[in-house]
Amino acid sequence: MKVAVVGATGLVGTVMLKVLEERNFPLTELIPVASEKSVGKEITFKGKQFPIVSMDTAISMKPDIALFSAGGSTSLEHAPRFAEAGTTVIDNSSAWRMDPSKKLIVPEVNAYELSIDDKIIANPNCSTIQMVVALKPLHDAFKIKRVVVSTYQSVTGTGVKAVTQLMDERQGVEGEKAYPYQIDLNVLPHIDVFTENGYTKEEMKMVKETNKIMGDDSIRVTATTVRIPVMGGHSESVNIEFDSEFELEDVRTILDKAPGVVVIDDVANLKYPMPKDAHEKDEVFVGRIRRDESQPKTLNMWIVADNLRKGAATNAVQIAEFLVQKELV
Ligand code: 11C
Repeated sequence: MKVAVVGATGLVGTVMLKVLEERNFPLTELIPVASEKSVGKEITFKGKQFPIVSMDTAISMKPDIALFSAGGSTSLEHAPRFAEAGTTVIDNSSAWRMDPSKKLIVPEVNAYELSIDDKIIANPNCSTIQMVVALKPLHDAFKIKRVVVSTYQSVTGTGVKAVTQLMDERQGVEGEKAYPYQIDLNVLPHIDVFTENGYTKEEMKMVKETNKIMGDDSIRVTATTVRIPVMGGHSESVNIEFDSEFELEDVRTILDKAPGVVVIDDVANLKYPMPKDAHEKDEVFVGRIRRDESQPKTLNMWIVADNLRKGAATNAVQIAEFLVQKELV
């Protein structure tokens, strides 16, 4: 497989390279692509040096797969050009996610939707991915009616500038700001821009993307997304109302067996998922599993994952792995 990584020097692009390397992706040629100012520089992959090339050069090299993490406008402009050259694009931006002609894929949930004709495949938003990995097996068992989610999101979701802001503030250094307010020792109930209905774009992504990935518009979702001064991953408090009655033991067993899920739920020994432990891991961690005692057929749980891994790079690489395994590329 000839694989291009578009946005290879960015936060997610760097993790994509790491994940491709770690998972020993069957790659015969790596084509790192970045902005003009990086062209000609080299990146190291599996101990070898690869020159960073421009978008046009990469397209002319006709990669089998292009993993894109270079922002929505770059993707809108260039993903179709790769697709026309016969490349299958897996795009981490929000550009194509809600396009009805494009699939929005979390392999554990809906990889079966993919066909050889899908030339631009959308990778969902990080906070949505980790939630649906845990929701899908429960939906299959008890049918979800409604989800109320509040997130606690890492600054890495915003990018390098936000990580620098947090570190600068921590050291008392004046620097560039990614957020309208201080993030260290603070919490911002605001991720991405506000939309007309008073929710943020991030909140609306969680609603719409969940319905699309789960293939079920009857699931009602409401979200409050919050930025916290944390690095290792996103956390989510999720309240789920089911159609059917459930036993807590069955919920635990189902989640234990669910692909991509690790249950850490032993409060007697103070064991629960935390972003510092999820950091650099590919799984989705679930804990604090308990009945909502205020309402029948309703569950509370806590979901944590590394937003740059399962929330972005790992999910994209897993889509690529599925395409290779099923000979869809
Ligand atoms: C954040 N979820 O944590 C965002 C980052 O649509 O892929 C990813 C944005 C996206 O700020």
